Amino acid sequence: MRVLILGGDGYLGWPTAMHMAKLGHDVMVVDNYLRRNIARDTSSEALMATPNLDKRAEIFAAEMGYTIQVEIGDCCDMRFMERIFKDFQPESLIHYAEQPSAPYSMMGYKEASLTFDNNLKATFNVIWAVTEFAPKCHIVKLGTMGEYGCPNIDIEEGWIDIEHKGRSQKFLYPRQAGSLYHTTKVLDTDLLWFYVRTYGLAVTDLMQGPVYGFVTPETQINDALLPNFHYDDIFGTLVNRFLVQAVAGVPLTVYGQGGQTRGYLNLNDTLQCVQLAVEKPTVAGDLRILNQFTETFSVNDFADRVVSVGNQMGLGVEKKSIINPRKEPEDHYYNPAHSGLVDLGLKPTLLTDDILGEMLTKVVEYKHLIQKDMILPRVRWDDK
Ligand code: USQ
Repeated sequence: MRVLILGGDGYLGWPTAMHMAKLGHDVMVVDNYLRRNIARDTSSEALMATPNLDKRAEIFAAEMGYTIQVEIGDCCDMRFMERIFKDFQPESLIHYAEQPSAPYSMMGYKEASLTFDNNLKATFNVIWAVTEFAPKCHIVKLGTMGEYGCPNIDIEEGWIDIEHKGRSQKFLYPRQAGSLYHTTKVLDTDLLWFYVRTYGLAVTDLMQGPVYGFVTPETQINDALLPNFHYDDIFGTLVNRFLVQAVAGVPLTVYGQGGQTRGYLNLNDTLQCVQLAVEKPTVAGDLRILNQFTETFSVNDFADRVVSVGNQMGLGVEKKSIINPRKEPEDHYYNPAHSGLVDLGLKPTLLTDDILGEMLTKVVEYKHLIQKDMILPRVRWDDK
């Protein structure tokens, strides 16, 4: 299949490109290096240096013999999208091309505006590029579990049946996101749903939880093929941050009470999920929504695991509650459904102590590169 990966330089985009190429798909990656530029501007650089896309594709081809086509350009530029779509004629596209950081989107007007403009326009252009230049292309869109927020009822997989005054209908599950970034994903879903029911597009919207890890079968070949692994407060996510903090001897930064519960998954499971979505597409006129995570845990539960495994390794890990820079529930009900991807064939990789230990061991190799001043939160939700 010809698979177009938008946002191919990202933490998920690059491992996905290698995975799909190795499966025998014809892969093109597109990126404008927005995340690299923001990371540089906000002093949030990744732990391991990652060569640019052309260089990584060259190393991957030399090591494994698979070609990944690279195009550098902006998905918000429709003329660029037209050229890519006409040249490549994608049968499936994976849309990761968004500003992915919740804290960045809450820094101030400039950052909120960039997030809003970029994320909405990229999705809008994806919809129109498919409609005009590749109408049979299946869109696989990366959404987020954060679209749902933390409601006090069970979270369904995208849709809910509502009964009201004796009548009933299926609607999108109510969404109430906790950051402007997450809100752009809510708006993306609304845009997609409008064009699915109007133009009959085929769309899979993946509601993904925070992803962790950096080792996949392809990254093990050469460290230059590792994804960008962030541990700062802007691009780093909980699990990756705690791994680095444990190795750096910084107390684990539990925000507030630490009861915040999310659905997490291993990077290798993201690859499985995206592969399943691409290889088992939905039909024209359907918006298929799948909740993409394998297990839920709270910040505190996870911190305790890292303390235990880290201390067995002699790292001397402790956790510390600090003032929560975000506006979010710290002790809440959380019970999301997530059977859709398992039904499609997902074999979950749960976070065992062995996996935790392996990740900590790999981070230890890079301990000398950790900059401790990038760890504490710099962005507050109530600070405009
Ligand atoms: N947290 C801490 N300490 C930290 C970092 C985070 O207690 O040092 C807490 C946060 O307050 C939050 C939870 O851990 O309650 C998760 O935070 P996160 O930074 O791991 O995840 P988040 O900002 O929600 O965003 C990440 C990705 C985003 C993706 C999302 C999935 O950056 O692109 O969409 O995970 S989800 O969280 O399910 O919405």
